[in-house]
Amino acid sequence: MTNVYRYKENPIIEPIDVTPLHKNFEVIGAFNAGVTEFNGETILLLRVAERPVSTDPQIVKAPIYDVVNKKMQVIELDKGDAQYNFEDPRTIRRADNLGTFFYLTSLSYIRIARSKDGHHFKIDDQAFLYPFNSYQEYGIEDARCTKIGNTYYVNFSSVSRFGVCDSLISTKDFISYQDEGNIFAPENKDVLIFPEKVNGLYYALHRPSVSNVFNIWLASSPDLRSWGNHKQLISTRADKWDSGRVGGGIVPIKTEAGWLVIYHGATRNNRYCMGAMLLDRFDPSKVIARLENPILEPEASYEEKGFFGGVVFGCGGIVKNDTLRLYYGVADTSMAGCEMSIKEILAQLKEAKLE
Ligand code: MAN
Repeated sequence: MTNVYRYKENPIIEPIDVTPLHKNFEVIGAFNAGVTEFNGETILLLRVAERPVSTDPQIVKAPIYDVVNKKMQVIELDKGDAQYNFEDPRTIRRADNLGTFFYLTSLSYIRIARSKDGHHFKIDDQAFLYPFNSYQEYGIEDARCTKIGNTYYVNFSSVSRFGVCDSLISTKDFISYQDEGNIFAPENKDVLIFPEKVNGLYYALHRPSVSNVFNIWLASSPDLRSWGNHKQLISTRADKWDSGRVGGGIVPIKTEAGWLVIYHGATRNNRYCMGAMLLDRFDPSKVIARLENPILEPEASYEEKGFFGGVVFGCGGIVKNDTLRLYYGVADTSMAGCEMSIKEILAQLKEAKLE
């Protein structure tokens, strides 16, 4: 068992704290933030999800950003339309459930929240990352931030009619940024870039999804932009908390014992938890250990209930000596924070067998 100290202020950021950027839209989510420290402050790269206000329960609206004309478009669909499946509140799918999705019901972008004490946050008025190419016409989601030297690399899901790919920008000041392109082609998300080279190469975990298989892979790169040498790293485990899908969570943490990777796993019913595994320090393609049970699971009411309940989803944390301050999205709605002991997680990994 892992002892988890949830912040008493939880949820630390809620949709109500965020003013929508679009007229006639409402903020329904401020969640799944990438995390780093900058200028002595904790920075959360918040995924803000906005949706067009709907007054007619029979109509479902799908926002699409026209990047060329810099205009938001809203498509209206009738719930009675037999072509579509509206069961998942996050997406609009084909009625036959083939493929991924047609549209999303909200559009996400990245907004920064800043804090001096790690508990109380002030949210920027404007977006930091707003769709800037057509791969992002449905939004930008789930950022992760890796600091290498004095540059911050932020990768995220770019969502469009072409599917979900993973894109990279770099910044030194969290004001302006350089577009580093799409680093993983669709369908791929949950990319975690390691904070330093291992044997002369950069490494990243990524999560392709093909034919309903959602496993974590490893790739390496000489320059952070071109990735190859792809290897399958861990799979879902039948009948366990991570039986439906697994994907990277927070940027790997270097320890004496190896790379500590906190990843997310979900059941086929979409109950999302966080778990841990350990990779060889000198060869990250070697999985040394993986915990049988999650280190964090949805238990608190703000984790159980929300836009999409039963979800804890960590995209970033801050390590201070033995303490991991984990910031995580709850119920696809808000942000929460908690603390755990790294030693405690490593001690469990030492006992864990590899299955
Ligand atoms: C899934 C969910 C959504 C997300 C889409 C596209 O359906 O994670 O929240 O918007 O994928 O990434």
